[in-house]
Amino acid sequence: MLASTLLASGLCVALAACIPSGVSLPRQPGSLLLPRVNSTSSTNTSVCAGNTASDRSVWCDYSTSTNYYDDAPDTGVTVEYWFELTNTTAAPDGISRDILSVNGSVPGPTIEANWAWEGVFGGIVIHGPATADYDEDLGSLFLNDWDHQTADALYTYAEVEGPPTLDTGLINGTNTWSNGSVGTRFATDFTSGTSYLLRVVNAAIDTHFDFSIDNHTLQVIAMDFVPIVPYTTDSISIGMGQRYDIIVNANMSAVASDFWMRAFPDAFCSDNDNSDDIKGIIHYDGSSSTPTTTGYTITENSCFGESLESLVPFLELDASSSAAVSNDLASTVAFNDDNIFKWYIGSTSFLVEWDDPTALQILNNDTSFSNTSGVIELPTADEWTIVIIETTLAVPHPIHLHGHDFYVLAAGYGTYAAEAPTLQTSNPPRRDVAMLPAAGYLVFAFQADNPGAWLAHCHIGWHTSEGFAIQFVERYDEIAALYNRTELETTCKAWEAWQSSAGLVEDDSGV
Ligand SMILES: [Cu+2]
Repeated sequence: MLASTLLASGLCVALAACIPSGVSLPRQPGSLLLPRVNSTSSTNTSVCAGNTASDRSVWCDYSTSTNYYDDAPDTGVTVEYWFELTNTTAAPDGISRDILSVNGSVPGPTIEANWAWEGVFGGIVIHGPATADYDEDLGSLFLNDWDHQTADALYTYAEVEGPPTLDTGLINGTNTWSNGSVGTRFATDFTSGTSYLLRVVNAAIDTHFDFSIDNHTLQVIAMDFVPIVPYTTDSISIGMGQRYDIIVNANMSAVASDFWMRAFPDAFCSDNDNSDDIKGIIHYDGSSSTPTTTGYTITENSCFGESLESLVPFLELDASSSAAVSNDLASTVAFNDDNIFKWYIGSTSFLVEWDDPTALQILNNDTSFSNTSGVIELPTADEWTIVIIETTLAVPHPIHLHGHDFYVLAAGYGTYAAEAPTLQTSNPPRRDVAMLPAAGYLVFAFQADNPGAWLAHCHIGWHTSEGFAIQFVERYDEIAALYNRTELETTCKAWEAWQSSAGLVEDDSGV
């Protein structure tokens, strides 16, 4: 059994009443890991004057109209969370297998903070203003695919055969299996007349979900970390790594007292043996019956995601119509000499050099980045970069960029050159994960306003592990000063020592 402890700390650039320093989260007892519905930490979610059920747009002296890129509240409070990662066994759907737990639970404990934070696997809830009112915040709602073998075991298959068909899926870390004979469904209680905020996260390894609640309308108010002009829909099409904040009104008591919540794998890009049974339950007003409701007919079958027209940032910001740097990167897949799948973006199949990572190279004034490090340099402050990623293969990709909310200027089918799309620079969708459609193109832009070495990559399992990643080294000259050299060197040495003692071989991209 492996156990290690991680400390996540950061400056909580937030308003009064951040989480007190030195909070240690309780470890859940027993071997059965429980799904987490709401946070158990001590944060008060309504710390700011004005942020009430009838006035969610206000957050102390700030609001949804605040330009939070320029004007971030700062209390100078530092928050620390300690995490113990443990290899153990658990049975989220009633079938036992190896898992990695965080403080004894899966998903890990929710980190809560107030404007603004970024981070690790497990829930991170950022309290702040919202573009529509709701009564209660139910916290994170995780959608996962699930297999009775581990991701590492499946990788052996994926790297030679392609993505495996997965067994099933989980909602907030739990589900039943084998027609309900084992396991437990996620369930939550609604009170009639109350409105609820759900923070939906697609944390799957290889599944694009259509999420819905029978008979209910979803009001979408944020994508990733960006508040949007609210719109309503019966279901949301959510790619891996994407997040949507939705408000659900408990106004269906006349229809039934129990409703199914469904996470349906989009069959166009997601192979699953239990697609129709990845479900949770909404109970109304104390009922505990099994729902008999019928799901919406989902017409989306392309893994395209929500339409770009629906996703209008509330804080209106424009992208530059011209960029100093433009990259047109083809993505493709090929067998290497060992008949193992490798993904390429541009000419690169990414391969981390664990003993000489990019950040350490930069601190050592080394500029000789290898081809497999996929570095694109952006040296000039505040210049705009436009990135075009295209593919001729009928495989969609969720593209994630670290360090930025990027501006989605266009996405569609066909080649960029042939389609010559009009780029939307006037308040385009702004987020950090966008879908590259199957046999299509994605165009996004960002401004070099955040020095660092920032990875852009596809979903980890298995495209990124097979090389689908590049990195932007943004404002090289300013990066070293932002690092704690001692901490970086110590961490790299500790990793090397552990890698060597554990006999760990880098058999994928190393990400
Ligand atoms: Cu991909």
